[in-house]
Amino acid sequence: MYKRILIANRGEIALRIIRACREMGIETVVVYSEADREAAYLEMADEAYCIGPGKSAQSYLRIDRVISAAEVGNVEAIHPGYGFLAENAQFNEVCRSCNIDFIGPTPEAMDMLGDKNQARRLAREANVPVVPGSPGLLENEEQALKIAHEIGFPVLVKATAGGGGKGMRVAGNDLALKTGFVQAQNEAKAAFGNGAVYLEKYIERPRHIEVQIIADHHGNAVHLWERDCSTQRRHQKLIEESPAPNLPAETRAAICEAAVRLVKLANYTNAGTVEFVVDQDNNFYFIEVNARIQVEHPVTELVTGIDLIKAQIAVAAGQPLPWTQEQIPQVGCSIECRINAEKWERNFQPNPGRIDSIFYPGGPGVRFDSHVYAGYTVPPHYDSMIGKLLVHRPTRTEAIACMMRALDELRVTGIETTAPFHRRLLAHSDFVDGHVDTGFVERTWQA
Ligand code: MV4
Repeated sequence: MYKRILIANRGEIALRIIRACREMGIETVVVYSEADREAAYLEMADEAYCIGPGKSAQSYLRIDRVISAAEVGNVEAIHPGYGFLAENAQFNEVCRSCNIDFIGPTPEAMDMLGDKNQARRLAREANVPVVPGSPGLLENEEQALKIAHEIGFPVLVKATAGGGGKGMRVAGNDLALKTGFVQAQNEAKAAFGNGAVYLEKYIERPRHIEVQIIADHHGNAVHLWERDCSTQRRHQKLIEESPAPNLPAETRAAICEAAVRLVKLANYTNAGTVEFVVDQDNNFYFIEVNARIQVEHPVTELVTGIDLIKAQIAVAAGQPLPWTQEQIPQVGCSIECRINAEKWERNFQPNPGRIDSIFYPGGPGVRFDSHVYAGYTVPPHYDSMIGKLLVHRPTRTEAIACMMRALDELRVTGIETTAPFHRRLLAHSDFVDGHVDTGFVERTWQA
C-alpha cells in the first residue's frame, strides 16, 4: 500500500480523501491556492503546498505546479478528486511519465471514453443499448437531415467532446436541425477545441440514472448499483438518491449489468460512472461514462457500506477487489442534497462570503460532508457547493422525513444557501411519488 499520496483538489472532496487516507495509515500532501489559505482541512493533511493564485487556471489546473508539489512532497500517487484535472488524460499521462500512480483509470481508457462518439461505439459493441441515431460522427448537414428523417424528430445534436450540456442542440424540424448542427459544432469547437458532433433521437422527459462501477487491475469489475440524479437544474444536480424510485427490479438488474459489460470491454480500471437516460417506459439508453469519482459517491457508500475512496486507493495500488458482485448489497434508501452558497430566490445566483455561524446536522442516519466552519469565507473562484447533506434510512419515506429534519437542523448565517429550496423539492408531491424527470425543476419553478 502507498505510504504517501498527493490530493490535487480542494474543498469537501480534499477533506474526504484526507479522511480515507488517515484511516488507511497513508500520509497526505495537499495543494492549495491562495484563496484556500484559511481552509481548515489543510491542518489535517501532513503537508500542504501553495501552488498559485485563486484562479483555477493559475493553480488547481496547472499540471506543472501540481507535479512539482508531488515531486517535492515525495508522493507515490495522486488522487485528483472530481473536476479540475480529474478527467484530463494529459495530466494522467504526465503522472505516468513521472512514475506517480494516478488514482483513476488509465490515460487510454480515459481518452477512449472521454470521446462520446467512441464511447457510444464501444457501448454498441458491448451490447449496451444506445439511443437511435447516427452511426458515427456527422459529416455534413445533408447526412444529419437524412438520419433525422429515418429516426424521426425531435433529435439532439451532441458534441463528441461535450459535457454538462455544452455543445448540445435539440431540433424539432429541418430548419432547427440545420441551425442546431452549426451551432453545436461552433460551441464545441470554442469550448473543447473539437467541433465534431453526432446525432441522437431526443428522449423526452427522461430520468437520469447512473451506475457506479469499480474495476481492479486483475480483470474484475463490479457495479455498486444505481443512483437517480434526475432532480437537477441547468445540468447542476440538486438531489441524488439510491435506489432509483419506481425502477422495476428487472430494469435495475439489466442497467447495472450493462454498465459492467461496457467497462469490461473498455478495460476500464478504478471507479467510474456509466450514465443512462431512462424513458417513460423504462427503456434505458447509454449516454456517457464519467471517468472519475463523482460528487454524489457517498449515496452509493451509504447503501452498499463500501468506502469508495478507500477502494479507489486500494485498486490503484494493485490490490484485487475484495468483494464479488453478490457481496455488494443495496440496503435501504440514501438521499443527498447538495448545499450551495446561492441565492436560490434570485435565480441561484452564487453567494460567496463569510459564514458567520453554522450548526451541523447530525443524529441517526445523517452524514454531512463539508469543509466549512463558522468564520470560514467561501471564496468566489470555485463552484458554490459548501457541503453535501446525506441521509440513510430503511425506506424512502423515512429517508425523506430524515432529510427534512436534517435540513431544518442545518443553520447557516452570513450567506444564503440552497437548503430552503431543498425543503420545497422534498415536499413536492412529484418528488415524494418518485415521478421526477430531468425537466421537473425547470418546469415546476420556471428557473
Ligand atoms: C440526452 C437527453 C435526451 N435524449 N440524450 C444532457 C447532458 C449529457 N450528459 C446528456 N444529456 C442528455 N442527453 C438524448 N438522446 C437528455 C439529456 C439531458 C440530461 C441528461 C442527464 C441529466 C440531465 C439532463 C438534462 C437535460 C437533458
